[in-house]
Amino acid sequence: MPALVTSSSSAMTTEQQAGQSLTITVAKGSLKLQGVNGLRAGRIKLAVKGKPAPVSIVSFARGYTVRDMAKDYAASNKGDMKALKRAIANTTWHGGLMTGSTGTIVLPRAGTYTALVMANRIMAPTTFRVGPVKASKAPSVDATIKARKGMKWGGASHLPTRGTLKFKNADDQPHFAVLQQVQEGTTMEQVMEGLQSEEEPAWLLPAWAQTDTLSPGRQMTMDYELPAGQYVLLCFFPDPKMKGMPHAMMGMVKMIHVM
Ligand SMILES: [Cu+2]
Repeated sequence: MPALVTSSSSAMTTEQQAGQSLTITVAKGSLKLQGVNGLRAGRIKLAVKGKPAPVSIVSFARGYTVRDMAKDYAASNKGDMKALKRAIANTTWHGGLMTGSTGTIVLPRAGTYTALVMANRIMAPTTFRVGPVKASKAPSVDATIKARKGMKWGGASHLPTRGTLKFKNADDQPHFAVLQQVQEGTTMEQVMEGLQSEEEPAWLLPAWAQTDTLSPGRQMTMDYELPAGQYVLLCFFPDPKMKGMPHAMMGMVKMIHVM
């Protein structure tokens, strides 16, 4: 293959050939989606901008709507575990990012998807359609972390200070990945103790990065840059079998070193 000519007009073409992209801007009470016209399923570059929020890309089982999800989510926050089970059974999470992040998500097939913010309630649901799958290359990754069967973390325990992280969910429950910096030498016992405590743990440091939720079998990538040091990898997705207890409190915790 001859090298692509690098004039400004062909740079655009190179970008388009490199893959499809979707930019989501978080505004007050709404999400603005750029790039949905002509968007097709497959690997999509995602950038989230605007006000700070976690943006999720989801799809729903037939007959289940975003209104149902919002209702079930609100009920589950009040302890209704049937509602949480129903939301999990009818929602597929395809990943997503916090504002200020870039990465890739994979939309498996043509159809309707919804971008939304899961905070104390479901906010700004915005539906978009994608066409049939367009083949595109997965980005090269610097490290992979994996949610393994039984709410366990697998994959890398050392990450470079910057790069592209692949997150794969090989478990049968939805998970998201939080990388939280902790003081050097923090033990697993201290982390577990801190998670149970109401007070802010002494080992907590300010740096962190997080992906959005992935349903079983799904994967995504996140570009990140973090200061070197010790981190804990955590998931706070609630477990309906444990009265909504976050997975981290059930032991979904792993020490990671960024170096
Ligand atoms: Cu989890």
